[in-house]
Amino acid sequence: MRPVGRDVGPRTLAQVIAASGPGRPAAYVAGLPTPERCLVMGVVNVTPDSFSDGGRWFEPADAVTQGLRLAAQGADLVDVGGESTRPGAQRPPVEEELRRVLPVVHELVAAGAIVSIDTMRAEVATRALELGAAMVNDVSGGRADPAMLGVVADAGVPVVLMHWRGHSDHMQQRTTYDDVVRDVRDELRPQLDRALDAGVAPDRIALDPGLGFAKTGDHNWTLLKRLNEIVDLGYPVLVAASRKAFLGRLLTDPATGHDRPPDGRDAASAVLSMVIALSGAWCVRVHEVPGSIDAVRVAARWGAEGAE
Ligand code: PMM
Repeated sequence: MRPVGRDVGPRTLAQVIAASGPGRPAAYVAGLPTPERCLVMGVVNVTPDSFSDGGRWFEPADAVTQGLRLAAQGADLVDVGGESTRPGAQRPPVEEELRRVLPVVHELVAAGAIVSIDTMRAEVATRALELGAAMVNDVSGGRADPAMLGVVADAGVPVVLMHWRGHSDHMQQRTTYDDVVRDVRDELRPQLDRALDAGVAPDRIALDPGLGFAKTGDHNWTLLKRLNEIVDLGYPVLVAASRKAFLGRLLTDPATGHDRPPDGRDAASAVLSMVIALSGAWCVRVHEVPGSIDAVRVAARWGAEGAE
């Protein structure tokens, strides 16, 4: 397996600014790889009920195989999660979440992958970090568990703070916005302040507009079109559009009227990875890695000198 990200060393802020441009991240996260392109995070959902992969990686051995495949395909980070956050989902008990993710984190770290733990629970984050996870991806942005931001600060690891209005069983009742981009920005700021107050270093924070979380399809499209306004907050931005329902709706089968199923949404997801990278995002979170790696490489070339 390719040693993920080991070929690129950390860069100074001046180098980052000098190298930034369309298709290149507007900001980087300290302690993680800094290639001159948008990063690609591969997803491993160790769940029986995630919408995107329908429980394919629920057995730990299958999840490990999938994580290794994504890393070998060039994923800069592998995101391991044990709680489905699809609209309406019920939360598993913490013991069950631990049982799902810990063996997978352990094996992937041992194989040299850079692992992110996708959890809203401080205890799960703590145990995954002890096993060598390099980052915490908290879709609640530190709001679901009051202990989370302290855990991240103490460990000195990077964290993704996603825009969040409540757990999945009721979030789709909270989709009212005046201006979705402005409101998401305004609601991310206090989440950010709480992280900084808890002692998380500013260069270890990434923000995420949270596509599909208390958002309609139209909200997702607006956030994507105006992603530069989220990037303008000055923090690295991660976007997870891959396989989400708004793509299934867009790609409705004209003959049957049925939404395209999740495993038929990868080409559209990769196209969006290019658009997201061109908006200056730091990272795309995707289920199918090779298409998005190509997309972000095209985006980086698009923004490079000599491409005018
Ligand atoms: N979406 C899902 C899970 N984890 N993490 C971040 N940071 N942002 C997201 O939008 C996000 C996430 C849900 O979808 P999945 O089935 O693709 O995991």
